[in-house]
Amino acid sequence: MSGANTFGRLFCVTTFGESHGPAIGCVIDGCPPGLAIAPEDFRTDLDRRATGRSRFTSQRREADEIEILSGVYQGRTTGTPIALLIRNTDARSKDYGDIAQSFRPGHADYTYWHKYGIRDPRGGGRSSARETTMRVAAGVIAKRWLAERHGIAVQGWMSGIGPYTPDTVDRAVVEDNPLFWPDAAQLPEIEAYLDGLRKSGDSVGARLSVVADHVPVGLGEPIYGKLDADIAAALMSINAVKSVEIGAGNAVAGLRGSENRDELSHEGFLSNHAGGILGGISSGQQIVAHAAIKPTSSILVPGQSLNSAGEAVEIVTKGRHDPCVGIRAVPIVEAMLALVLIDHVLRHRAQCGDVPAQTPQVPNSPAIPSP
Ligand code: EPS
Repeated sequence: MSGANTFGRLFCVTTFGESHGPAIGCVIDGCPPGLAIAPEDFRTDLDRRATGRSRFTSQRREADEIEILSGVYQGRTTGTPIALLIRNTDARSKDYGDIAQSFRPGHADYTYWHKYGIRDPRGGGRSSARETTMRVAAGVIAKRWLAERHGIAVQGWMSGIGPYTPDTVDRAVVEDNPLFWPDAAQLPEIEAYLDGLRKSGDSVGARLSVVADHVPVGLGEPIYGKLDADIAAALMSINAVKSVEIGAGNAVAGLRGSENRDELSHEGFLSNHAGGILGGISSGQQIVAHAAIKPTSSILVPGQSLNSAGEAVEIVTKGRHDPCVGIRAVPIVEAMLALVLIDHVLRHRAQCGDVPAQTPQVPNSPAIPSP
C-alpha cells in the first residue's frame, strides 16, 4: 500500500520536498527499462510549467535544472528506481514573514496547521504548486514511453479563464502563446484583461482541457480502478483543482439518452460524449478530461482572517504570485493524464497481456464537447 505522497500502482511516483527547502525531487519505481532519457529531455515541459517565463505568472526565477541521480545508465532507464532532483535557488522566505502566524483565506495554511499542529509557512511549504514540478518531470518519462511504444500523444490547453471561453479550439496554436490558449483571435483581449487583474492585485480561476490520442481500447480496471475514476483522482490531486469532468462532464445532466449515447458505425463512434471511456474502460476514442482551477488565494486584495492565536486579522499577501495559477497547469494536467495512462497500460499488461504496440484511434472521434 503506497503512502499519500506516492501515485500509481505499477509506475509508482513518490514526490518530496517543499517550496523553500533545499530541493524538490521524486523517485519513480517501476519504469520499464531501456527508455532513452537525458536531463535535456525535461527542459521543454519544465519550462512550460515554470514561473518567471512570462509576465502572466509568478516572477520567482528558478532554473529548474534537473539532476538524474539514479535509474539511468548510459542514457537509458535500467528498471531500477529513477531519482530526480531539482534544487530550489530563488526562494524568498521573508515574503512570508508577515503571514507566518495567519491563515490566508482560501489557502491550505488553515487545514495544514489544524491537521499537523505545525506548518512550514515559507511559500506554502509542501502545499505549494512548486511540488508540481516533479509531477511534470515524471510525466516527461511517462509521455515518452507512451509515445514511443503505443503512439499515444497527450495534449492540454486552457479552455477557460475568468469570463473567457475559446470561440474555437485550434490545437495547433496552443504552444504559440504564453497562455496556452487555443483561439489566437481572443489573445489581445485576454492579455489586457490579465494585465488589469495584475494591477488590481487580484487573481482569477481557469479551466484546463486535456486529451490523449491513440489510446488503445481496454485500459481501466472496473470496479474500483476505473480509468475515469483514476483520471479524476489524478487531476483532483493537483493544487487548486476544484472540479474534474470527463467528456461531456456536467453537461450530461441536461442531455437525453438519445443525445448523449455515442452511436457506433462501421466508421467508428459517431460522437464522444463519453470522453473515450465506457464502463471505466477506454473505448479507443480520444480520452477527454477537463479540470477547473480556483483563483490563486495569495492576493494583494485585503481580506479578513484569523491568526493561530485565534485573533481577527486583515491579510494582504505580498510576494511573487500568479494572477492565474491555471496558466501554468497545462503541462501538469498532461503529466497526470500520462501517469494514469502508463500505469494502466502496465496494469492491463499484467492482467490481460500486452495491448498492441501502436494503436490507431477509433475513427470519427470526437468533437471536443463544448465547455
Ligand atoms: C506558490 C507561490 C509562489 C510561486 C510558487 C507557487 O511561491 P513563492 O512565493 O515562493 O515565489 O512562485 O510557484 C513556484 C515556485 C513553482 O515553481 O511553481 C504557491 O503558493 O503555490
